[in-house]
Amino acid sequence: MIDRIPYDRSGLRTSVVHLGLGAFSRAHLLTYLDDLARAGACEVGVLGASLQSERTADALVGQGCRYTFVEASAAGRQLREIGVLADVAGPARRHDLLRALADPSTTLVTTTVTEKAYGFDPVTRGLDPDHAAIRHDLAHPDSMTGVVGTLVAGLAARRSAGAGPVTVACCDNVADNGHMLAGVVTAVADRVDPATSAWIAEHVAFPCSMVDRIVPATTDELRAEVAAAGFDDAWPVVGEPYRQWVLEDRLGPGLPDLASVGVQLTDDVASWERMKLRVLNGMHSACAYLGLRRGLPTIADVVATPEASSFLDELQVEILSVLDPPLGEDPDAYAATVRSRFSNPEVGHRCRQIAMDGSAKLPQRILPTVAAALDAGASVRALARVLAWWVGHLRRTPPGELEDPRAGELSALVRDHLDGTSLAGALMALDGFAPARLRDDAAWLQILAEAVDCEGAP
Ligand code: CS2
Repeated sequence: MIDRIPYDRSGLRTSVVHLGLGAFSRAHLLTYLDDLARAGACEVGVLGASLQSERTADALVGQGCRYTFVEASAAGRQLREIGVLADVAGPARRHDLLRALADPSTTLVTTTVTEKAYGFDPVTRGLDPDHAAIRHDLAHPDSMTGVVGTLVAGLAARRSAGAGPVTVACCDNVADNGHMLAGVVTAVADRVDPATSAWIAEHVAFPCSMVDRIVPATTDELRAEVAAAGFDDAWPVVGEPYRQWVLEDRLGPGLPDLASVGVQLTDDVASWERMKLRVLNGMHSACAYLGLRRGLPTIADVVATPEASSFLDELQVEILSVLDPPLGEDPDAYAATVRSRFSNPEVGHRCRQIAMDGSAKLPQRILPTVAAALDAGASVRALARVLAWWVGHLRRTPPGELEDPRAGELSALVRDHLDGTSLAGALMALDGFAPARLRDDAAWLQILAEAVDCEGAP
């Protein structure tokens, strides 16, 4: 049984433009907006954009942009049709995307394009001018195609159209994501179009946000499940029941009433982001690299093992010992919920998927805790083991098959540094990876070297 769209889609008006229409946004952001539409709101239509491939646009436009969200828990699977997606623009429809960004009825722009797409340096937090998309966009200001360049071009068009203020919310797993996005957008605008940069400073709100829902990639089994329920859906999505969206209460005008469907508006997103990135995402990456080492396919398989369970106990203590949680939140209870979410057998989140892009994820998830723990004189042994399992993954994966924006560099690094001491030093010295604090802390380098020698074998 599918819970069909109960509202009249022709009455929806588009006020949201979303960049990066992957599985996560379809199971997270769009379900909040769909709740609003089900409650009678009209201005919650979404133009989704895929910046890199036509695949999602082809699949969704071909089925009227309706799709199924499968909410999966041990108690069962509930299928719900989502109707707020009005249109999907792939790279070939860049002009439609820019037109939507410049449209006064667009009040909210959201992004989920993954950590690696923004072109910021996680150590300095400034623009990385060597990032491929940034380099391309700076060299071709009239045809910018990366996420940052597209935002700059869209905001320039908005300025020319006199379309007024807008909110641009980064929804990726990056600490202080609103400031990061404001920083890179402004840096690119400064170089290609200073007048737009000044306009952005006055008219664009870049709130920080923390988003959370465990959403694996769509598989053919999921398509078959949804087809069996009566909808030949090329692009369904599955996720856990849990979801959370904490949004900084620093928004432009005209937004849908997100608070009425459970979005938490607050002044203090930073502590939520920190807790989620360090506890959930940190433990997720840990389980993924441990799972790949033990040949286990999914996170639920990993957390069912006694080894993972006792490792996570240890890691949890290290993470929580230096965590400054949101006011009134119990970090132990939060971690317990996270771990029970990981054990959901119905989600099928593959270790391989989470293991991708380690060079962009670990600086958000693991290294800040290491730096804080070293400052506090607390233990970092379990944290070092996560990095060692990542090294094992880098060593096992044949060059050319590693899914990471710095794949070539990382494959060469593990090839050239065989012993733990040399590898630990080289890893911490990688540009734009670890905080400077970790580069020359002899005690830390020693702990990491030992972990790599014990646990980092291919
Ligand atoms: C995961 C996240 O793929 C990954 O690296 O850790 O996508 C995780 O599932 C989400 O952040 C949960 O909100």
